[in-house]
Amino acid sequence: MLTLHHLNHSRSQRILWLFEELGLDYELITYQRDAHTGLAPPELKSIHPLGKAPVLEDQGRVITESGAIIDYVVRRHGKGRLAPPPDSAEFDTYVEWLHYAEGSAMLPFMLGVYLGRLGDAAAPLQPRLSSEVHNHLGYISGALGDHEYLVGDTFTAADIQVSFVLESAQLNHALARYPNLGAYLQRMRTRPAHQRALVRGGPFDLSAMRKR
Ligand SMILES: N[C@@H](CCC(=O)N[C@@H](CS)C(=O)NCC(=O)O)C(=O)O
Repeated sequence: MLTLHHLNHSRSQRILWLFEELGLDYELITYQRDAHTGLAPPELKSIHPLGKAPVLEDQGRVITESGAIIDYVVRRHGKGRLAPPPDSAEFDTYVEWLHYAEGSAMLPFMLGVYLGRLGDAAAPLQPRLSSEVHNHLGYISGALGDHEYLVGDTFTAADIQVSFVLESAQLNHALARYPNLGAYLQRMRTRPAHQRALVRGGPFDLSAMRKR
């Protein structure tokens, strides 16, 4: 049985969405962010030393990193769904998006969370931060163009992985100048599996990340 350690208002929503897209059975263990700090509760550290979500348990394995979890679930439980054929050029692009979302694109948004705590003291860094935010959003927007999905003509797990970046951008009111990204995010949000994942996982409001 797949067990997902889920933190409210967090990246683990991606994995719930993935499970729902694939119609998998899973056990959900939900943790609540501290109302004051926004941090995960210490119990998560007993599952994995980092104490971050998502964490997946499956067949005695403990796996972290949303990109790695998505890759694992799609390979081992996807039955060929939600990823291009492994020997195709599209698969290489798919893998790139899985890594890019957390390896590069989330950085300016996370810096924004931390710098936000500095108030006016962060002002000298804001132009650089904003330039990086739009560097990444411009890149994603250009790659998406007027396509429905990021890779090929069908929905893949790369769309799940990258959507979280766009949720973070939306929270920062940074999507306004990218109509194709706003429309894409809206399409993703209205997918039935996305909706089911929200029902199962509880309220999803990324402003909860800003408290820390
Ligand atoms: N790159 C990791 C990031 C994991 C991460 O930072 N998760 C956040 C939730 S979005 C977390 O657990 N924060 C709670 C804390 O830091 O205490 C991934 O994609 O899984």
